[in-house]
Amino acid sequence: MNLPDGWDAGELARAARLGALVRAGGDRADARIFAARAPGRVNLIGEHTDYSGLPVMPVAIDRSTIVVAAAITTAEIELANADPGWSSRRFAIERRIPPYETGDWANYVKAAIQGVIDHFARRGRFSTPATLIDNLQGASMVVDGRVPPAAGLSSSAALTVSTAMAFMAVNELELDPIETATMVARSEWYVGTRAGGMDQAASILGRRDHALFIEFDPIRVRAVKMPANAALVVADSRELADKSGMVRAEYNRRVVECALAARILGCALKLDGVTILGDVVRASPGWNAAGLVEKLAAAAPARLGADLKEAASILGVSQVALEAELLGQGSTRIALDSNRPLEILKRARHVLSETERVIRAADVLEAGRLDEMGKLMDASHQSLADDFECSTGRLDAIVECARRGGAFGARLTGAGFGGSIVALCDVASADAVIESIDRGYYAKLDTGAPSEKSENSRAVLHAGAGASVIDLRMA
Ligand code: NG1
Repeated sequence: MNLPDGWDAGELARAARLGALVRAGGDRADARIFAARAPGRVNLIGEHTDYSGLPVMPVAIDRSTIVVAAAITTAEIELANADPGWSSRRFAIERRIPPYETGDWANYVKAAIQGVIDHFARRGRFSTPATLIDNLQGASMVVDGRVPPAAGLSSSAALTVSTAMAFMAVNELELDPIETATMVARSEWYVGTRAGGMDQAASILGRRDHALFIEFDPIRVRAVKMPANAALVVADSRELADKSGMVRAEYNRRVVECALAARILGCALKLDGVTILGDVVRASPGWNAAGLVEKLAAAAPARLGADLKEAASILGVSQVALEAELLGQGSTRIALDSNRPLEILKRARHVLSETERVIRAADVLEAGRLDEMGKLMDASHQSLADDFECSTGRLDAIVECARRGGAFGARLTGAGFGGSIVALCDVASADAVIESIDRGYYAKLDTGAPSEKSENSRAVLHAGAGASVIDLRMA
């Protein structure tokens, strides 16, 4: 049988081991068993632009999560993890699945299942949401995640994507890759992060040896061939970017700041219906970042109170209505620290200038101009550090080591506030870049010679295939 790209002998062996665990869980010898494999991603450029509906350029990586699933007779998800550190869970399939406590790993699984239910309740072949729920098969699922968590490599998207695809396979629900990416794009809202759709799109649309220029609303992708002499070194700062606490609050705050900047710009430019910066860009042919930032600076102060009072008066709307629209409702409502002002101008300057860089990066990379691509990545890091304020001393230090080791350019990747950096270098200089990071960063962290720990913290990663699902009996 021809297997989708990404299923090499190692991945198949992992799936087979998980399949044995699923079979051992009950009378399932004859059941069809599906294995869904979804990779993590590293973002080359286009950081904190996705939730403004503006482009990104990630690659799917050759580290994945595999979920193996078989139908069971009860309307439940029986969930186990190959790593005993993550305990088993069981929950009912219902129209609104209540989340576990904040921080529970299984909330990502619930998020994915909820996403499938929401999607097919709206658009599926079932006459009502209740019929859908009645017709959904429960599943026994075993998860094996090999994307390092909290390292900015999207272990969470690898889990939500693989779960959604395994659950759909068990239930014979089909979607094409773009529809799947659109469906899971919002899955992290369930756990309280107002993320954009980059991670899930990269995981699903990934292509071996290619970077992905992804646009949103609607999702579109252009695969950009990685030049043969390009290598990507990814190094973990080992500062945990744990999305369930402070980092989530900082992330969501940025989402609000960008949305506010968009609305103020929309008002200043007399555009209707603007909610994100992407709306402004799309309605302004021939736009440039400097011009839009100037307009914003003329329309409002650089920072505004977190109570949204001044913002509401600039926009000519009620404070209550603005709060409801920007912060949301219910358990996932964003709580803003009211003692800090919202940074409007700086955030918009980053997002708009980053958009210019991403657009250039796609052409520059395609033309194989790695030196220029490196400069764009350096400029991206500077902008993330100065204007978006999501770098850390440790990320800056590791980026500096990569550059000193001969990288064309380096930057933090993912949300920041910890996590990993990505460095673009020539294949021939990847070892020197790694050595420079080992000596200049990990040796200091680990107080000694390069240790096993540092060896596990950095690697040359390759652009790999996107997510897919196979029937294990046929593999
Ligand atoms: P990480 O934290 O690296 O998975 C987050 C968001 C992305 C995007 C980047 C910043 C989640 C799940 N993902 O990525 O959508 O906004 O930050 O570019 O929060």
